[in-house]
Amino acid sequence: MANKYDADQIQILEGLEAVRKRPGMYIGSTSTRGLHHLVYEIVDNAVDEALAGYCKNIDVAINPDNSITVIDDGRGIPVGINHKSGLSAVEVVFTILHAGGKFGGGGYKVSGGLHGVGASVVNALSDWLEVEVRREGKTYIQKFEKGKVMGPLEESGTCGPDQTGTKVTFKPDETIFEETVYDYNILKTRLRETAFLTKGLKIILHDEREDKKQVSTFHYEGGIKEFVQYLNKAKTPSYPDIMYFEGTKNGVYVEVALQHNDSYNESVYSFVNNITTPEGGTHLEGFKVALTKTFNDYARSHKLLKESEQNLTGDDIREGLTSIISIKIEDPQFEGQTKQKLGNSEARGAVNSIVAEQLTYYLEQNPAIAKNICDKSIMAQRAREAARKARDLTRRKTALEGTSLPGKLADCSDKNPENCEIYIVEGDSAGGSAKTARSRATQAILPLRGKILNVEKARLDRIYGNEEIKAMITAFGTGIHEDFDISKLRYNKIIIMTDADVDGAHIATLMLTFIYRFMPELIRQGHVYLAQPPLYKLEKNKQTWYAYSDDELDKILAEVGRDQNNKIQRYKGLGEMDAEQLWDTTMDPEKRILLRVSMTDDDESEVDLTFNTLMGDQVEPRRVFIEENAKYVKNLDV
Ligand code: 0R9
Repeated sequence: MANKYDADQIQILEGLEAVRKRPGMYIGSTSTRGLHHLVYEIVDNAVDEALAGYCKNIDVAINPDNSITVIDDGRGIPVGINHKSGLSAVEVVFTILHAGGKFGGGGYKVSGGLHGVGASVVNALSDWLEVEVRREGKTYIQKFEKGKVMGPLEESGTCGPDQTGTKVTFKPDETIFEETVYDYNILKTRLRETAFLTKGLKIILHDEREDKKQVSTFHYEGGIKEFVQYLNKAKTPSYPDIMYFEGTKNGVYVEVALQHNDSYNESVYSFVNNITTPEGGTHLEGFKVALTKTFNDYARSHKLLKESEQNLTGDDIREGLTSIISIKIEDPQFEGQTKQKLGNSEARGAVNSIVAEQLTYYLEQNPAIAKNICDKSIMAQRAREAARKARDLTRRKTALEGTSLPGKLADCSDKNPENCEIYIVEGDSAGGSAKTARSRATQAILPLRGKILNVEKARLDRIYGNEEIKAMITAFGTGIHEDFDISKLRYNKIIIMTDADVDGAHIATLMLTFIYRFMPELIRQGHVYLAQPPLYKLEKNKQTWYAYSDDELDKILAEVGRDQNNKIQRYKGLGEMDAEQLWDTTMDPEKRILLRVSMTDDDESEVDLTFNTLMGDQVEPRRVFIEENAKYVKNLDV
């Protein structure tokens, strides 16, 4: 027996050692994303207990030392000895890879998804971890260091018979993670989403760090219905009701919530066992097919669509639609390159039949809403037809005349996109300086005049008619929407260069809105950047310094001395710099500062909401957003 125990111990240590050697393989990365992932792993175990019907509250705290505590009020991890391993169930959960799924019994689980690797991986990657269990009137505790057991699970006291639950505290290992400071807002976004997806569950997040103390509570009895309401808060809903369909079929539990708004964007997000599926899959296919067929059947049978008229397409019906599709399934199969696409075929049928049946009933009961959506879709169909004609015209022109690049574009001579970058520059005058300053071989310049169209408030047909947007589309080479093809991208870096003032920030936001709505893959794959022109020039004794922030100016002044020989210039715009200065400060790849625009799958619905808050037509949510975020703005000249 002792020998078997020793052999098992060696195996466990080897397992956790493998995690420490190649952490990326288990949690994706050791960057800030991986760091936050540790929290999701532990929280997901508590959410499983909520899905099993035993846990109502989860409390997450960022402690002053950047360790994390997660507490749930579920049954508590079982403390008895697991016969197969000879270890307590608690020790199994924290030391054996993928133990939760195997030992936790059947049922739907949110843990064990894409990177759902379990508590043992968090333990392996933590400097220390402590688990406390309350069960059957007793409290138990066990401690670990870098995955290693510091002692057996021990009884540590008593508690009331109803005070059951699990508390896990861990401190990520600084020798493994590049970044070990937790970001409250990243956890907040994820925990809010988890609460929306698990109706009735209350999640509280605390920041206990000095100067950062704050608390957020997420508790939604309406679940994904409230998620849709939240996503639509900066939009004007087309009707007051949010549709909600729910049911179980073929062992798949399906929930769908939807509401149209007066924007032209589709904001449809799908989840499997609370894990986002940005590439969709069978559940999303089932939803789309059911939606398209049900609306066409309704429009035909109620004579809203004439016999001579074409069927509405899925895109027509989903214009301005916000929807959440959330399913729970016992054995999810994830496919595709990034394993973010659901493959289970039973999910297609389950979602299709639940949505088709309940939506048909809903439309019959709510004829005014049904007509509203059909009319909106018919308008979308007409606009799409106009846009198609405009696009075909451009395509025919290109076929006849060859790919004619925009006249204003000063292209680079190197034809290998890997080496090339394009500066999108605000205004003709800065564009002129940039053209003189650039390195002709690898840097292309596209000056844009004034403010580009706000695509958040425009339909495709108008967008195709806008000169500035057309210039960007042709210059980038990728096409947009369903025509988008990243392999045709003509520049590795797309750099937005605007003045460091309110107008410049607005123009940069308009450009980002366009790229995000029409070519989001450029952002996902890290091709989009913001140039950072300097804010100050300091001249003294024929020497020149540039400062990119007030702090930097202070530092330079501290070094060179504060006296009347200092000549300080506050740049108001790019136009104030001559070509040489522009090159030295903002365009020289050796010296410039670029900010890469990033977005991850973890925050896609939040990015969507931010764009329509900033660029949509509702004023109040924008005012609130600005009030809440003004504290983060630095160096903006107003
Ligand atoms: C604070 C984070 N919470 C957890 O990690 C957590 C795991 C867990 C759990 C069970 C209950 N609460 C939990 N919280 C549990 C209990 C029982 C059966 N299955 C699960 C039971 O009482 O019968 N567990 C997750 C895995 C396991 N427990 C185990 F069974 F594998 F040990």
